[in-house]
Amino acid sequence: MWYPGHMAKASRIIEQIRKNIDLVVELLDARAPLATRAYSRKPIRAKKNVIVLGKSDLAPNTEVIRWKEFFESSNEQVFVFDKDIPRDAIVEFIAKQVQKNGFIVVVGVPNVGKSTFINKLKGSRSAQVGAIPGITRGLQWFSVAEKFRVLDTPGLLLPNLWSTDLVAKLLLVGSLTVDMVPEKVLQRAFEIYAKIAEIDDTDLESYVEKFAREKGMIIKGGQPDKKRALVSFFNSISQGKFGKLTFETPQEANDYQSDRLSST
Ligand SMILES: Nc1nc2c(ncn2[C@@H]2O[C@H](COP(=O)(O)OP(=O)(O)OP(=O)(O)O)[C@@H](O)[C@H]2O)c(=O)[nH]1
Ligand SMILES: [Mg+2]
Repeated sequence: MWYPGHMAKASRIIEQIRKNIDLVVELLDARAPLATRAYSRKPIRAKKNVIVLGKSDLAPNTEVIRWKEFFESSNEQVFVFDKDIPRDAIVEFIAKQVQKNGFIVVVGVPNVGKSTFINKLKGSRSAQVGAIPGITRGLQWFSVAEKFRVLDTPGLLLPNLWSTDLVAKLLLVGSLTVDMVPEKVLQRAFEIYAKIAEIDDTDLESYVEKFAREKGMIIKGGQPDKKRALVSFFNSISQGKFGKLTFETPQEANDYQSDRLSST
């Protein structure tokens, strides 16, 4: 498994302070909210949970709105976030969900934008409140606009990788990287991308070769540097360099009703 050290630390922290947490902010990738939510919900069950659809600037707006409505239809509170959103809007949303000086933690899969989100909340004027009596020592909390307190350390959650499609989507949003997934996932991720981007080519190998040549990624002897091109290709997708994309739709929700996700 990946990041086992971080993961263990994050879950230990959450376990220790769970009783004190008033709100868990689940940060999902707006391009694949179900795939980036495919973790066990048990460790993060708190008094209240809210969903933040992050990296929304990388998805088409109409799709983001559909996702927001999808979650709201099952009575979840949803905030649409991107790193350039005004801080006040997000502070106000969170403040509405918790009592004054309530404790909040931010959780999510690798690379979904947890640190970016926490830094946004902290802003430049937030005061560090440090260790709080009654709560595990050594944890840093920040008071945000004197309204609520956010833990400086995000909770890292690992998705339950139960299907090729799920792993492929996590690759497409950059939560997993090329070197972490098997060949068949690379091919499947390419198919998902090719369909959305309306590319006729469905063979990853030949496409990446072309991509390498176009980008001048050539190794000795004039051969295309396929390894480098592959990494660059999937990074470009996940970082939005090929435009705004979404990798799943609410219609796919049924795919996630698996026993393996025995979490809610
Ligand atoms: N376009 C865009 N990029 C974002 C957004 N939020 C975060 N990023 C980028 O995504 C990458 C990961 O962001 P982080 O905030 O480090 O994510 P994280 O969840 O803390 O990552 P880990 O701690 O490694 O699990 C960085 O390159 C950010 O600049 C966003 O709203 N829009
Ligand atoms: Mg981080």
